[in-house]
Amino acid sequence: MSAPTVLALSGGVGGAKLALGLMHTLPPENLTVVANTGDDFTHLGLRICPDIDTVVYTLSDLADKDRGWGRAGESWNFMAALGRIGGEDWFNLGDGDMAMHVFRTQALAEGRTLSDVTAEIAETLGIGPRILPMTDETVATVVESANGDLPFQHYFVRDRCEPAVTGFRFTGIADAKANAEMMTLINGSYLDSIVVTPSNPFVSIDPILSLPGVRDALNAQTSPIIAVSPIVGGQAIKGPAAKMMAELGLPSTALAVAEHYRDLIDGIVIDEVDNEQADDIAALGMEVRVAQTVMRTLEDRKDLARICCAFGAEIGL
Ligand code: FO1
Repeated sequence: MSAPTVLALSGGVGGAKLALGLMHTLPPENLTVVANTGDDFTHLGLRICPDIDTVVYTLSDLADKDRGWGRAGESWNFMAALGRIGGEDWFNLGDGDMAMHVFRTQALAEGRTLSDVTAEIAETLGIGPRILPMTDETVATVVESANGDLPFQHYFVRDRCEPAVTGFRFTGIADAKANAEMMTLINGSYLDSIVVTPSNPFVSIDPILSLPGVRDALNAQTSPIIAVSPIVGGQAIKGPAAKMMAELGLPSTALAVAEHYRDLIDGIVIDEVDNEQADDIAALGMEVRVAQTVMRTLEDRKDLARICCAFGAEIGL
């Protein structure tokens, strides 16, 4: 049987881990990874694209696996020098990482698109699968909180996810054009499955789904859409998803994630520790696969990727 063709929707760490498993499972031409750009912002005059960079660094084995962002083996001379002259030093930019931000900022200033410069960087770093920004236009996630509206990085980094969230907005989303290559894949009959990776549903996946035409296109096409729950045993593996759910009045459960995506997905992979929720999730009208979804090793990433591909194939029959 030929390998399936998969479109993966990804945010930061969790999404990139599964994307790596998929990269090791599929021929490069069979995998396209769409990265959220709602986290992006202009800082110190540089255009910073964290979720694109987490996917790029992870698939090129440059990522710092413990930190979850930026490069491994990083030095911080730029930040030290910036701090000494009184620059904004709440957002840490490693010396190697700075090369990425300067290179991208220069390319964008020369009029190149984010898709184009991302493709060039991925090719230069020897990454086989396509990595697509969800849009080339500027979309910015705003976190609505008890402390007022916060630009995403102020919420996530400067304020360490402490403010209680009340909602989210994606400024610019109404005028943003969904990535054309992504829409061609969704609207064509090229895909065997679409994987919603275990990223934060609210600030990593919803920006992609909120782009004009994306939800309608996903619901109109026939290949199975499967999600992997980012919530395991009531907790997010990394990041504020569970805290956000509690603040939004939602239970931080795999069932609540399935309900969040219920109008979109055909199936969901939940972790073994959440096995008792499988029946309630199936009652929503979707398929459920119970597996180990916590990815500690490369083998875990590959195993989960294989489970997602098999799950998609079964649903697609
Ligand atoms: N996250 C932090 O918690 N602290 C940081 O200082 C930080 C710097 C940073 C620099 C470049 C980059 O690509 C990501 C960075 N992140 C940092 C992560 C960033 O906030 C992302 O938006 C999160 O990974 C959420 O997706």
